[in-house]
Amino acid sequence: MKTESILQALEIKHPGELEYLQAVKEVLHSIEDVYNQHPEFKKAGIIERLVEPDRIFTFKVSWVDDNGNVQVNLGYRVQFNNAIGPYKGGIRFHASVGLSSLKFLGFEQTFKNALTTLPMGGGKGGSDFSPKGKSNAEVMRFCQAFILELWRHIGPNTDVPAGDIGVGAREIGYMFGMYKKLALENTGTFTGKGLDYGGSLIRPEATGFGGLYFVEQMLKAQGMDIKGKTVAVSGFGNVAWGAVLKATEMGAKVVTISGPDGYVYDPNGISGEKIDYMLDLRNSGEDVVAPYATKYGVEFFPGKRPWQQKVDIALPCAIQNELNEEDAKMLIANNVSCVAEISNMGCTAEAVDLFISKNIMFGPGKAVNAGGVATSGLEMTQNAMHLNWTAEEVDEKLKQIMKNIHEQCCIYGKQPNGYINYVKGANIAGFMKVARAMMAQGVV
Ligand code: 2IT
Repeated sequence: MKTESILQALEIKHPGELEYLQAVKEVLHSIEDVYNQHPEFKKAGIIERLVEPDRIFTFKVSWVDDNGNVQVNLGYRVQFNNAIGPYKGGIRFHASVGLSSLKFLGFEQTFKNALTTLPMGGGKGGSDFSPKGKSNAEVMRFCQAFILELWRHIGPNTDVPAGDIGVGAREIGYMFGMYKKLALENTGTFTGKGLDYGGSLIRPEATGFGGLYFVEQMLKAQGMDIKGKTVAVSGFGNVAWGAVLKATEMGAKVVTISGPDGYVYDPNGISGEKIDYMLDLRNSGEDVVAPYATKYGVEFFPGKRPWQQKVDIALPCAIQNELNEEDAKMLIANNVSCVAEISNMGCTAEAVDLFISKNIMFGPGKAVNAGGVATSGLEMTQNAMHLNWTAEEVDEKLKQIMKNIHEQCCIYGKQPNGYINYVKGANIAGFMKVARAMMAQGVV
């Protein structure tokens, strides 16, 4: 019961940081038994130290827009935990970014990175800057102003940022360019770089691909196959794109993608050039999916989420808490077999509890979407070696890593009735690795 009191203390200390408290609560609930079996963890204050980030940088980002007006945004980097390696995690540019979301993301990243088997600690950063409707020059000026502050806190062996929502290859390029100018070194420091200057093949696809490799393992564990299954995907950005590509390649039929404006339902499946068109949609910078419906003559559901469609597999690929209890009820009523979060904490706690209580296959983001950061780890390795691997080499390593994460989840998550509780499995496996590393390094 010790974890309950830790949670209560956190609620008092950080009132209103709802996403952060939600993420912590889920992990503490999962690890309760294991924690109580290890009195040495309690003595070393492992949980108390693990739930607070090592440090947080908050800074002002001033820049000038195309009309000559001064704009001011807030920038952040949360260095959460570096017990097993340098801080590692993405940068998010989205209007919703604040301390609660970045602390939840940094906390999740710490366990996710532990699961990848690679030596990476957890971190996350970002800004409330919204790229929507901004010109290329504005995005560049913003990225440069952001790095003018952040550069002194990051480095190849201290903290290695990458992309996330609103941050793709273009933004990484602009940030990396400014970073190099200030730091006078060229050792990587960012992942998700372009192929011409140290990026890794497969990194753009990796989160989606890894997600589908994980789903394949989940289905296999139940003697099922993804071939012929219908899939609902939310989002239409980099993660959704990789997921649609791999699901289609595996013989599944993806029938939805979505944006802040609503979702499209394509009963014939999103395949071939329609998948390429997702990239055009994203590059338009408008943050809408409705044009897909117009272009391909399919139905568009304004303001709605794709979870109301009858599908075998649901893959949230957009943002946290994008699938709630109501959505979960609809999916269950429609006989969904498997739900896997490719977004971070895509489902609300109530939705997750419902799936698990009904013994529905449910994969949590920190396991399912770990392929993205794992491939970032592979990019770091290639940078350190001053070598590039082929797409096949990277993809093979990614597959192996996802298989390994699945195995870890099964070891810690298999219930007496045979149901695999992936939430519990992923949380315990990630926690044990970080906790052991913290124990070995003393109270710091
Ligand atoms: O949420 C995530 O794992 C990411 N945005 C990727 C982080 C990374 O360092 O590649």
